Amino acid sequence: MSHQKTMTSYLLAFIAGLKTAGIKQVVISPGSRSTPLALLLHRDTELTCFIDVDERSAGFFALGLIKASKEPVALVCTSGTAAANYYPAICEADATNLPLVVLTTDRPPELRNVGAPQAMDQQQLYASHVKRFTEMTVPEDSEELLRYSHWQGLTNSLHAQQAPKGPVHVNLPLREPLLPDLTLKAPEFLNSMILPSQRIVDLSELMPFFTKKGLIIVGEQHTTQEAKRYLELAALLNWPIVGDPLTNLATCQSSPYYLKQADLIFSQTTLEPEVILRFGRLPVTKNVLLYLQKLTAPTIFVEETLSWQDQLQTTNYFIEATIDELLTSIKKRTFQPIATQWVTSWQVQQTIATTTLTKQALLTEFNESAATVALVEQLKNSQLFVANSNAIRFVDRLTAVNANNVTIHGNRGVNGIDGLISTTAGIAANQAQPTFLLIGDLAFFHDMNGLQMMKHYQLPVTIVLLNNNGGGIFSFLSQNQLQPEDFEPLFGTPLNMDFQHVAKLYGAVYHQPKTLAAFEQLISEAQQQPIFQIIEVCGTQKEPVNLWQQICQQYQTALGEQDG
Ligand SMILES: Cc1ncc(C[n+]2csc(CCOP(=O)(O)OP(=O)(O)O)c2C)c(N)n1
Repeated sequence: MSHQKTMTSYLLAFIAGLKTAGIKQVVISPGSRSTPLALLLHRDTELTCFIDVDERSAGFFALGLIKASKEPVALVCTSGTAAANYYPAICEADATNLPLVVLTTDRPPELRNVGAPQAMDQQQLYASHVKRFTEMTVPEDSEELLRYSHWQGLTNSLHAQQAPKGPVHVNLPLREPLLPDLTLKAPEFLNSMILPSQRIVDLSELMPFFTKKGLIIVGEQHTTQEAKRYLELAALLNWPIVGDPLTNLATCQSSPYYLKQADLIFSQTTLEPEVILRFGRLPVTKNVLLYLQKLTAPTIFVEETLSWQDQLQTTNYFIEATIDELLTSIKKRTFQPIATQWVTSWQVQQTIATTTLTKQALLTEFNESAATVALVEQLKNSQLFVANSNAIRFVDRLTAVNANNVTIHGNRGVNGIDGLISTTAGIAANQAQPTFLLIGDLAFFHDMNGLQMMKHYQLPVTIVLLNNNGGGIFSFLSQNQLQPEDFEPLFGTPLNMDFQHVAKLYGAVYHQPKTLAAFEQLISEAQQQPIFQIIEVCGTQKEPVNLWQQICQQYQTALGEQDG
């Protein structure tokens, strides 16, 4: 696609996002860098544009529009001091909670700090006086980038309107030539996107979706009580439901609707929903992400506040509600859920996946994967913290449902391997339940200082240390194709550490079991009589990869036999 077309589509997607979020009026201050944005806004028959050559005045004029209309308003200007002239009006909007969407245009990165004309640092220009600053990418030709652009226009404008209301700043770097293609229209696939609804859910428009073949995807951490509400929703709709260990869907109760072995199932399934109902960020389960990326079915996203997190940027309908509010609203309505056949087809795959795992011989030997399965199986009235990165994935992929009053925790906000021992210590200090931590050796090493908290406060935490001498996760990723001389120092990163000494240093009891039975015995004792201890499970970085490949292969074969 030509530069002109790419830039135009990208900006049209952005404008479509602004409009969906309720922008109807724009104040434009003319300039060169802002040319394509200004022209496209000016030509848009659904928008009212005002032109004001003085940016300082334009800013205050926009405040007047907001005050009178009670609606958000966008400002557009060129690069340089033009943007600085908005400052007083932005300060006023900030202090008086007015939803102002400030769109400054800018030189692309290669023209910054090289003496190019009318270029200055526009990053975080309005500092703490805006609720959010977003630096856009330079326009690119791809569907992902169009979705991104649309998403930024939409979510920034919504953010300005969310309580407490206030100004937001979006900086758009644009390359020359700057004239847009005025014959183009907003990309087709964006037209049906997003219908932000009001807080009290009016489901009348969306109700027909709830009678179709649906799939529920839940992410983020939930208590077992909350998790039960999601399972209740699945039962009400007769839909399968997916969620990773942190959602606690697998530990709150058993449910025929829950697909515990989602990573296996979604690696192969050909079943396709007619609608997707999503809550929270995506689960850790890689194959769920890959599967969703390929689907075209409409997505309804439900979130308590307007700032929802859709990594796929495919939300079509948005419901601002808690799970309880949604359940109550649906229950009030009479509707015919989809026939059981839909969920049964998924249950067949879940059964095949479970059987594949139970038949896997390597899970009866002693290794990191088998220890993970045995640990989760034995938990009762306990809490488990699962570390990044393999630990949470092993629990997600390999373990079965355990509804014996178990709560699973993790730090998946930014997926760090830091502070995980300290977080577990905090959990143990506040909840008098046997506490377990499943962690790799690098993450363990990263936060050994946290062991002092366990020692000092005599916290009876059992740490199951999966020691594969370095970063095992990288053997699952594309880095595993590197030559050993690159892989080993950069990703394998062996520590060659004798953890027995670490246990001694922090006064923890230390075990290094040699058999699965011995490991199980230790876990069983820890359940009965919790103590501060480290149970080291010695493994290799390749073993979990081989095992997972075997399981995937066997699952595929078993599916084939079922079909045949
Ligand atoms: C603070 C921080 N540094 C680096 C990373 C990148 N990283 C992710 S997983 C990982 C390796 C973790 O190794 P280990 O804790 O031994 O677990 P394993 O992968 O073997 O399961 C690294 C370095 C990160 N997520 N967080």
